[in-house]
Amino acid sequence: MAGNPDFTLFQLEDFHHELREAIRGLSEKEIAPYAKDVDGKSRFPEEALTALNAAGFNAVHVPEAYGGQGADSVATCIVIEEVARVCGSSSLIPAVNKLGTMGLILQGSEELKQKVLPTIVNGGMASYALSEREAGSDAASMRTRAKADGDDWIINGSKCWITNGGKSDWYTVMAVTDAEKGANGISAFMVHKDDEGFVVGPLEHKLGIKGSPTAELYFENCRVPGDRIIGAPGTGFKTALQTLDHTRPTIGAQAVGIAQGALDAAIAYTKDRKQFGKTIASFQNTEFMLADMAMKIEAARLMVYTSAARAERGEKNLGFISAAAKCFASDVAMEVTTNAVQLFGGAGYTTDFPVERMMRDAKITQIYEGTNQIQRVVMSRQILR
Ligand code: COS
Repeated sequence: MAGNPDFTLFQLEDFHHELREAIRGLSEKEIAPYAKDVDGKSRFPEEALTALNAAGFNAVHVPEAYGGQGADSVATCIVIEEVARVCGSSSLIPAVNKLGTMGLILQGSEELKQKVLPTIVNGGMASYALSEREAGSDAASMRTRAKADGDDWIINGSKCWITNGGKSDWYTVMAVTDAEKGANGISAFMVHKDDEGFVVGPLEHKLGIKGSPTAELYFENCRVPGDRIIGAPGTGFKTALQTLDHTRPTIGAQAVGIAQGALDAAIAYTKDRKQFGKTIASFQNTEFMLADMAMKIEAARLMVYTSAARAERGEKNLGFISAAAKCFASDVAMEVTTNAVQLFGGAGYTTDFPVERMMRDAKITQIYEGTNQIQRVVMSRQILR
């Protein structure tokens, strides 16, 4: 078994490293300075949107055929990770643009892709509308209905916890088209913010990711043209789950980025802060905590890139690895950010430093795109099958 001189396993391509450098530079210069204000005022990070749009980092996943950059899934994760390292809220711009268009990319008609995707590349935004007040983890129990009316569809119902709701132009909306068929009676539609009967409801007041609006959506006899359905009627729930297989790695990437941001802040602070006559970084307790934090982030990052690479290769049965990557990385982010606050002591509990924001932002990564309990359902179903 001769060694392969071109051995590249576990090694990113040069362009991935160049991409990281570019997005890190942009994030530090044009996003980080506003992160505290965005969080403190619960305001949308307009500066981040402008900077990401100008540099073409807002929706890198869109294929070149639709005017996008066609970045691979690992590259998309790197963009999200680097933005999240400085601002969790802002990282939801590229992340949710992928979530809101992935069903369309995977299963939509060519005409619908041509209609929607270039608008996202050009700075429009997209969201994903699956959850309802009474249908969260049990997504298939949704009540929103879509009925055919001539060539159109009429949607009635409501969706909630919709990330970037109200900011997005397009929404991938799952609705029941045949109540007799359970999960196989659900269809997916692209709804535009200007569609008749589409209403954005109130925003949630949240623990973290305060810069990203989370809205309720109402569909009041919302009329959408017939060609806005994604795939065939009844395939919408599968499209929704298939989408999550491709996007859970992006939440893992967001979690890795938040954790890395907290670790970087903790390293800088503990090397500077002196107690008992020496820097707190020189106490073995701190060294071991920092080593554990870095070790777990590295493991999470590898898992996230592996899951993204497997999605990129179009492997089947992505359920286990994408759920595992999201679950593991988000648990790591929660632990690392909590320990970062601990290392800062009293200062870490104040808004003078970013680690308390990162700890609050990390929490949602254990909840959205499926709670980590649901990730374990997905994983165990695959390993026990
Ligand atoms: N890709 C494509 N199809 C899939 C799939 C996947 N990853 N996983 C399951 N399916 C198919 C199943 O094979 C089944 O089809 P058939 O009836 O033709 O066999 C159908 O989809 C329904 O699947 P299942 O019976 O497993 O659905 P459940 O209602 O039991 O729900 C879970 C499955 C719990 C995994 C799902 O509801 C879920 O992921 N919930 C969390 C939702 C979530 O992440 N919400 C956050 C929203 S984004 S913030």
